[in-house]
Amino acid sequence: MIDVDDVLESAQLKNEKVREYVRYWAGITDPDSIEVVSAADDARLIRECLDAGEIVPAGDGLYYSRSYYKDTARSEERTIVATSDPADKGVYNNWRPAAEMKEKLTGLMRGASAGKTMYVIPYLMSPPGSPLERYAAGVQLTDNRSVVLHMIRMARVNVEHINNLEDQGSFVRAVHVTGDLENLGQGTPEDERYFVTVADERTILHFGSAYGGNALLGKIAHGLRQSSYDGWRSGIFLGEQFMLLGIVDKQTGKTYHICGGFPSASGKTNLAMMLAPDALGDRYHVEFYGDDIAWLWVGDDGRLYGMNPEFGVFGVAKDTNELTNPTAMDSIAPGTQAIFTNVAYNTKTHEVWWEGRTKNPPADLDGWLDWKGNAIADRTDAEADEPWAHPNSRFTTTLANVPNAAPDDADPRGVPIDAIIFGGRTRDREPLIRAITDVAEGVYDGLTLGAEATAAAEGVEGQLRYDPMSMRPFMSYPEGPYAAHWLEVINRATERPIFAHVNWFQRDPEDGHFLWPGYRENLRALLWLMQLKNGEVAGVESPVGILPAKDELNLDGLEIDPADLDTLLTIDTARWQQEMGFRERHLAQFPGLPEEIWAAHRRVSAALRG
Ligand code: OXD
Ligand code: MN
Repeated sequence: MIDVDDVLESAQLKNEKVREYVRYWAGITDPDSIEVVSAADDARLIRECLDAGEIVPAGDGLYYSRSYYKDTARSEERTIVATSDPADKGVYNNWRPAAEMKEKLTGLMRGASAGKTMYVIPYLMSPPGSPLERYAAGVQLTDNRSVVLHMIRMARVNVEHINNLEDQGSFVRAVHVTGDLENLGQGTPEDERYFVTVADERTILHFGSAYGGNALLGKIAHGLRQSSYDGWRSGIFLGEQFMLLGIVDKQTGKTYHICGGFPSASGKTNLAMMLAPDALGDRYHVEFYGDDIAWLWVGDDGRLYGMNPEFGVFGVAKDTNELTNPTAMDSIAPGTQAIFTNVAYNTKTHEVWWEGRTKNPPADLDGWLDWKGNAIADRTDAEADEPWAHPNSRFTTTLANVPNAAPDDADPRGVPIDAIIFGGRTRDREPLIRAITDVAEGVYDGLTLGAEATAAAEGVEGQLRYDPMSMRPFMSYPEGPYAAHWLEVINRATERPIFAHVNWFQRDPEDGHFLWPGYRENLRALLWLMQLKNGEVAGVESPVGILPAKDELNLDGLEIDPADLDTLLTIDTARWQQEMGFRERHLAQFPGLPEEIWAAHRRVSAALRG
């Protein structure tokens, strides 16, 4: 029998409510030992993981881990938001009654950590001293050591974050039990995995995975689902799957901050980490704040503020290279203590590789294993074209490793937000950028955000998979109140951000080439937006927002086909009219959508009819 109090006492864990919580769950999951961890334990835990073969070296100060082959991504069907109020059921939150889920998860977790260590991870999802700190404290319990290493990179981990809480009980209770991964029936009718956020009890219960998105509970479960619920219930803030960047104009000395949502595979991480194009680099410097989550609130001065609650980046490896994202490549260089997951690994040279890392895979196959651990050299002809890395393979590194990290990224006051942008992967219709000055129209634009359907089964030609505010997988309360809360928070600001919709992915309908070069060049669209906000340019009105006039976009040093530029800066009215029909059906799913949102929809529809 473990003496839990003894362990917690010697780890200086003083918060009695946390102790009660650890005692309670240790009684259920029944681990062999308990250990309280802090970031200072990282080097020791790395050594232990290396000794146990849970990670392997991937170069100097770099590590590689492989997850079970059926456990490589978030599972949306198994993810549930539970509360005690059926009125919390929305379209996307997979709502279930709290009592039912707690009983179910308690049953699954009972005795499930036998023979293992339970790690107690006290963490903070904000810089210390943030006005939102009271929503940021949490304690994750996990029976997986590699999860601890990831949590140390992704969140601020230290017992001091929970010892001195004003309200001792105000921490998120985040319980993670890995389960017997080889016998969980993943993807079958007998699937035993459950990833539940009991939002009105600020309790997260995840069973049946060791993969990041399901197992690092500070990130998505707390940082997004719980925080967006807390933001709504408190009336104070928004928790969104947004990147956050800064643009420093060295000539004027002004800094602008832009945040925004992009459905997955729409280039959010690349945008957040971008550098200025060479031709504009003398004047502008882009600073990185965060690539995945922003919490937004209105400060005492009436401005909207934002901060990244995370401490690291859990980035998709695929297609990350020196051209698409050089700062990400620097952030995983030797010595950064980064961890790679499910990429290809060379057992002899300890190198890692993923699709898009270089144009072609390494020519010498000696020592290379694919993400499942199978030798590439032994592949049959039929297997030859299979990817070496899992498409959702990842790198995990701290913000401090990103070379253009903003110097004030841990400022507890956050940064004032000048613009909120939305963007998806859209092959036609969406221009390079359209600015929206009306708040309701901006929120309406976020609610109708989507990306082209990818899976053939889901795909209806020309129709988006809608992903409101890029929060579809993380929505924790109904969409009607969500929209109302957005309007309330943004309208509370006396100095409001401008909204915009961007699209880097428009293609030529004939030969399919991308009309816009993307990556660093995307800064040009954002600079125009800031000029518009400052009244330095006027743009051209369109039914769906203000577009840059051709001579307003700074194209110094960029060669672009004039015909492509024309298409990028015009509206295809017929396609837009078709889109309005899809939007109407999308929005009609959401009961209680504020009248302002419908009014915005009608205004845009009427403008398109001319
Ligand atoms: C995600 C992530 O799944 O950020 O969106 O990991
Ligand atoms: Mn994400």
